[in-house]
Amino acid sequence: MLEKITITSPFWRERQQIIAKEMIPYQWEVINDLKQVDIAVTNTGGDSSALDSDKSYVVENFKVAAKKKQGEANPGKRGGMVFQDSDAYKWLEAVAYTLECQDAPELRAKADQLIEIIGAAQEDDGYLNTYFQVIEPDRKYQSLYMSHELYCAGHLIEAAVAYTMATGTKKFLEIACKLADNIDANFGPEEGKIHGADGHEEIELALLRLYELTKEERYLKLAEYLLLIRGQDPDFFTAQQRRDVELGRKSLIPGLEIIHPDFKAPYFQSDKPVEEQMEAKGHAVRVVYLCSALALGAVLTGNERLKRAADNYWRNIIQKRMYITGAIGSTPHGEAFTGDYDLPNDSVYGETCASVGLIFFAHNMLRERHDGAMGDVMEQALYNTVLAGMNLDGKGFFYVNPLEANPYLSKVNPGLRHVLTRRPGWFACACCPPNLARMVMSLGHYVYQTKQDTILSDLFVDSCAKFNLAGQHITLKQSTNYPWEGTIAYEVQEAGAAGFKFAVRVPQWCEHFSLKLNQHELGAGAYELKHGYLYLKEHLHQGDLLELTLELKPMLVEADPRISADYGKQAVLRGPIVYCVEEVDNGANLQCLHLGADLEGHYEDKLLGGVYVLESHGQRRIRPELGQEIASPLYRKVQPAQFEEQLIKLIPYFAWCNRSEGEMRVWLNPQP
Ligand code: FUB
Ligand code: ZN
Repeated sequence: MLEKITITSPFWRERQQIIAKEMIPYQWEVINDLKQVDIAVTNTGGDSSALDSDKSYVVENFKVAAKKKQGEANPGKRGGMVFQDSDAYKWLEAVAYTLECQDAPELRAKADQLIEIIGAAQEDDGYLNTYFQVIEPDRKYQSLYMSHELYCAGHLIEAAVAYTMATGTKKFLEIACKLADNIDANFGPEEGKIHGADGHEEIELALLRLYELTKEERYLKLAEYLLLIRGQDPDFFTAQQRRDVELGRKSLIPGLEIIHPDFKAPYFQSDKPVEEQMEAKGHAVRVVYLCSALALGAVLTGNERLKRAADNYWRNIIQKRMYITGAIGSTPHGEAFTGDYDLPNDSVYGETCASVGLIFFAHNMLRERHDGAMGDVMEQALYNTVLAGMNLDGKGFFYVNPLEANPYLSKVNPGLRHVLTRRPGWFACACCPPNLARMVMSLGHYVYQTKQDTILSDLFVDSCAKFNLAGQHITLKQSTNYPWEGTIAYEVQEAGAAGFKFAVRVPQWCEHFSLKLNQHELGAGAYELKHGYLYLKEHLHQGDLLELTLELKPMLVEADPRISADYGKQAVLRGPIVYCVEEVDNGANLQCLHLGADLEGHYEDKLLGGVYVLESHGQRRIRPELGQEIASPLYRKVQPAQFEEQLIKLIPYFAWCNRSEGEMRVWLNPQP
């Protein structure tokens, strides 16, 4: 197993430093309301103007719950979304991964302080959720369709697992186990327990991680139960909704009715038992959190039903419902999947959290299947949508990640109002910013995996990793300037006499590669290509230097013709990086641009923190009325098109919207 990894990649190190030094401290100020930020309220699907736009309440809510627990008559106001607690937990998880990478005593002190506050709020029976403790104590575990109680619990548990692994301290883990025990006491097949799960999956994955750390079988069983009970009674959530309406209870999401067309069984992935679900339906983050747990559950239990369910979901999402940027979720209505090949570029949802969840899913599938295609998806979501979720300075965030944006249309068209063309500093529903932080800070966990006596290299990240492979200590230095360059060198700095087996993922975009061992070219006889990995036939030993060169060149890509939004268009990729055009480089009316025959690239170290840009000698369709206030017929008989030459500049999609606000596009017209 991997024991420690130190990331030295300039690309990733810089981002991790921005997150550790800027983003996490910034988020601390926001969740403690120490900083005045303008909180965007447009993204929750409901009317979150009912929420404060200048206060997050995240940490205050725990203090209020603790005071209430101690019997204070006026403990103060509990504010924000019903799942506001989860922002604190994800922040803590991001800190945990930061502490794995570096000493950060100030962050550690803040985290310990927050853990104390959280512990003080926890009830004696382990229950913990500030909304229900403070506002509706009589409604605990009764409105699971939207209560997010187990969702928040899951985030707490994941954070506690990461924090324990990073620091070795036990306090947070005790809180987590007490909470998990409370859930175990309330949910399960036994009579008197709740025979259902949470409307928002998350607890399942968390319990599996808790089991991996503690080896407590009850957590594994509970996770399996919660996964498999889903959809056994398709009316489980809707019955709770009806009951809440009958009892005159309020909606848990401001501005959205309890019984709402977006919130039926498929929204909660509960219209059928999971292994019968053949399509990704409903809320996209829920789907991928469910899938991540199905895949990890399959790894840990070998349960065929979990495997089948994970497989069905994987096939449907990857083959029919995913954007080229690794974004998922085609509509803001219910933040959801729609149908096969329905992938509009402008009205897309593509929530940052959904792509984070897709990475979890792909990673767990990779652990289960060892199929490189799953690593490709992991990269696709990571290098494109997830990174696009943050400003380069770490203090602005996207929730929705469009592949085509126009600030004017976002303003005038209510159907595009969710598509922002500036990253806000925070959101009333702030799930994405701390999710992105924990994802990027945990990158080291995604670089390698081990399978019996084999080390598999999944991501190309300049780093130094230490493994314990059945008692053998191995130190592997990976040197690369990926994603900008395609050469990856693995130097075995330490290994036992027996050496070890090694495999490396060869991405599907790579048409040609070459391989050298200790400066000697290796022919096809020296390795086997299997399921997207290249397996060396000989063991690697101390002192060996293996060099893999992936041919990295710009590539034009077309979509399946059933994706009507992309029909006749081309996207530009270089390795895992998806490119886009922006108005600031190419002028307005990007729809009039046509790519040229060439695509040349170079690295610009002063641009956008250092990016590899591409240029194409393309053309722009011209009509005199474009860009001018000339009255002209809206429609006319087709006439020969006229073009002028234009050097089109493309930048990595993840870096868009870091200069002046303007149009952006991924899918472009081909050469006329
Ligand atoms: O419901 C909790 C989180 O808020 C979801 O995961 C996001 O999609 C947002 O709705
Ligand atoms: Zn989110």
